[in-house]
Amino acid sequence: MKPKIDYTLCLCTDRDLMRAPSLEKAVELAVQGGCTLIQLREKKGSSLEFYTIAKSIRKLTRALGVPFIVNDRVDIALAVDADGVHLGQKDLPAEVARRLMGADKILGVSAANLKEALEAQECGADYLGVGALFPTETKPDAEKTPLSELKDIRRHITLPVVGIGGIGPETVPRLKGTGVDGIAVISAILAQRDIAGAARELKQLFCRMREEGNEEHHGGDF
Ligand code: TZP
Ligand code: MG
Repeated sequence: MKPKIDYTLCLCTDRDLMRAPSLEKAVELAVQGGCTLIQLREKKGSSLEFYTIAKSIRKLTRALGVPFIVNDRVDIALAVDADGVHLGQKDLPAEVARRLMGADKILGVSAANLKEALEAQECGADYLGVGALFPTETKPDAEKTPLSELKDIRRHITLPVVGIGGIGPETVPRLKGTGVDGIAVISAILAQRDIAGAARELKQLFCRMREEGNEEHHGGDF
């Protein structure tokens, strides 16, 4: 059966940015701080390296009790029995990934606009990553998604929507009223000296903002 996922705070990894002695330590600290989902993102190195790291993070996330998603690579997600895969617009098409992964795995798709979001939903995605919402040095070439587009996506899409790109303590308040279910973060957690503390602070801020946004949303009901 497909695991139930809490999308509140997704850590996307980047070994170049992390301030920890190992990726395993960084993930452990991030989960201690409240990250609800780990996505392994390896943009350099060989398939063997990716696989070896994925195997290790699979074991760790199982022990920590958080779901584990592999970015970009369906083969590696399957090889290590990850809970799912996250694909961009230039990766394998979502419907192909769904066929390969089966119905019980989580399929996340990046969408920068409403058209991509609707297509991904149609093709069997379980959640959407939407962004880049704010400027970010982590992925300077990322397509930008204005907050107005994010709100439009939220209105038309029934799947969970996770915001990404430049999200940190300064930008979280700007997500108020957008209806996002969660945030996916690299530098505002991994590049911090206190990884657990940064995750904890961000989660608190986001959860407070999400509650306030929802109260505003449902304000007319009371
Ligand atoms: N996709 C869109 S923006 C981005 C990715 C992977 C980078 C997010 O990194 P950061 O450091 O949280 O801005
Ligand atoms: Mg990708």
